[in-house]
Amino acid sequence: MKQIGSRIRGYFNTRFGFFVLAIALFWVKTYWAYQTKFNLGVKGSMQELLLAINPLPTTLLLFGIALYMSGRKSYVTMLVIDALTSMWLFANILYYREFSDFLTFALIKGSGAVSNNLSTGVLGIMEPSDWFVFLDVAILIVLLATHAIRMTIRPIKKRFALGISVLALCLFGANLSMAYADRSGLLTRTFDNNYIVKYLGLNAYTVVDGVKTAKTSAAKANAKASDLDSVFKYLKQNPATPNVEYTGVAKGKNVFVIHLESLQQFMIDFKWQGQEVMPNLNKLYHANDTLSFDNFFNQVGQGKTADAEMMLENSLFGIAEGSAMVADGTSNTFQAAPAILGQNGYTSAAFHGDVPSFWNRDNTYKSWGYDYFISKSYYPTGKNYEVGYGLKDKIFMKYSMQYIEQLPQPFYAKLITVTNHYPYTLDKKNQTIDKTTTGDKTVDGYVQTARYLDQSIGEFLDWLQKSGLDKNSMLVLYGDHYGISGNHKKAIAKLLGRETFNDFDNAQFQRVPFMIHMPGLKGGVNHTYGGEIDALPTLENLLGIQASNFVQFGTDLLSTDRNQTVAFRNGDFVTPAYTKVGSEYYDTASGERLGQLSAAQKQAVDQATNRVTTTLSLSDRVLNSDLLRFYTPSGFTKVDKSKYNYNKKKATKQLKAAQKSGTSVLSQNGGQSLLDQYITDAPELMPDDASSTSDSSSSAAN
Ligand code: GP9
Ligand code: MN
Repeated sequence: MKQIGSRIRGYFNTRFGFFVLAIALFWVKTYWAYQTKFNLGVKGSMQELLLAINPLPTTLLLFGIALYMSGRKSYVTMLVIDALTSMWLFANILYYREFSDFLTFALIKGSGAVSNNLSTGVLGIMEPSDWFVFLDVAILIVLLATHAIRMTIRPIKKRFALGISVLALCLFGANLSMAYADRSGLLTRTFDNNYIVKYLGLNAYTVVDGVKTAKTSAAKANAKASDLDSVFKYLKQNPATPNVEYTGVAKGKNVFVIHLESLQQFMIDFKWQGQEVMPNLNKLYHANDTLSFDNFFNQVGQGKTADAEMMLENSLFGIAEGSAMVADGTSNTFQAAPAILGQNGYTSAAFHGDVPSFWNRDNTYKSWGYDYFISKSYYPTGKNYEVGYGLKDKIFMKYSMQYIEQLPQPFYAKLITVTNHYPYTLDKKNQTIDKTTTGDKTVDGYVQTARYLDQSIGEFLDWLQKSGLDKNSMLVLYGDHYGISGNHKKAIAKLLGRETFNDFDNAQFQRVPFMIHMPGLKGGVNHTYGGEIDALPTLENLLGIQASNFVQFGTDLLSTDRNQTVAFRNGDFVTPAYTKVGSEYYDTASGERLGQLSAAQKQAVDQATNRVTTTLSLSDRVLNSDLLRFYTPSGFTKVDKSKYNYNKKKATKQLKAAQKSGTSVLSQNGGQSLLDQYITDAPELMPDDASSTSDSSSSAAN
């Protein structure tokens, strides 16, 4: 026994032995922190495995630096690296506790939001066990100080040190490819910091974030105010007169923006087995006081939902790669809808039944001036309450109203639904229509989740009536992007009862619903060609807000002199006359491919191409160079991000205090909640359901 003990000690007395011990301790500690200090949403054995192994490659690489040094220096370097990475872990634990997200360089460098929000409560949020992250460093120091382990001064061969670094890189490569097998687009689409930590580890996340920040800040550092000149010139040369008939008709009304996840226009009036799939939305679509648009296109790129949000609330395109909310949301200056309306007397709130870090909403919404961001922790939890990307829509809509009724009026509220999201899975109890029978698994569940989404909207509309909110609110509903991608052409053709479905058809298939509903609004189905970039200018005109001095790339959809070229993020376009897909042109009305273009046709498509590339590149310049920091429109006050805090406790307190204004639905109802009048048939909320149902839902999000 003694012999074994001294053998082990002998091993640790070598430098490599000490290196192995330091790594093992750091590895165990990191894994402990992952499990107890963060909420990374690990699902399935692959993700479990990746979480367990991901600390190893970067720790080997970092600690391995010390092996290139000799003697005491090597030990000290190892300890310093260990201490620094532990401090970084410690800082993230504290930040995470408050914000459910990881620290970014943009945050540390920029906004002051971290220090402002954290310094007020660091001591309050610290837990004694947080200090365990320094335990391994302490153990190593004690072992060395008491000579339980002796330092070996003998140098290690450089070749050996190099071998360790190469091994670390190979392991990282393996880790990365396993991560991509589980979640493609992890680093390019950059959904969520939690994902990067879950798949690649905290240190790799830090490097990824650092590279991203370095890339974006270089463009920003070189930018100057005069870079905006070409933007203003373009906007001036391409005006559209807002429709005066509609100017200010919704002034002072509450605004509900309902984000209909993955909902496409073809679902409007769509029937399956003789039934309307979406009776509630169809009714709304055809109502006399609804302005509906049947040539409204999604214009998103890789950022999908995030791009839609960027366009809807800023009239700026998403960037060419990744998501602007992630790349620029924390650091850039914006003049977004919540801030614009906030400065016109509105209270603003965004609602989303998932973690706040997804698409960097937690930071971006501060830059956009959202007073409240109601996310996952604000909602009740229960068996089968979630599917895929978060809380099921019926439960989400109902419990959002608990906060809606507390908002001082007028308010601007954006509700982001999630259930109708790829891969369109829904448990039996919530299915009220059969799957379609194209034979394509990813397509056939779409009608079921779309039906579910529609019902959740129906329940919400009923409650609006009961609460009286329907009378003084304007409802804006939009589908954010396609639900069925062009990779499913055969299934789509079957669904639409057609023989074929080609690239031209797919471009036309990018139409999404856009409806504006308000009692007394002069409605009807409008055929203008437009897209998500045009939503904000349209709403501004209805709300009586002068938009001409804002930097916005869309135009009022109701304007009679607007250019109807709809730009897609990849440079393709649709106009009422022509459609461009890649290098091919089509006649939009007939779908006929145009081989040899006539001179007039060539001129028209060249003009449209030019317009599309100019508008995209100017919008990119605004975001990539953070140009809005150089320009504050007259009458607009720059948003102070540090003023916002989405901590649930603080928000609850703030809402309570806001009741004094007496303008919320709750206070107008004598402080009596109207939530019990919200009728939903969500089976999860039925008293007898608690113990039953096994949810067949699979997780798409994680
Ligand atoms: C995530 C949800 C989905 O929070 O909004 O994003 P998507 O995958 O549609 O871009
Ligand atoms: Mn989406």
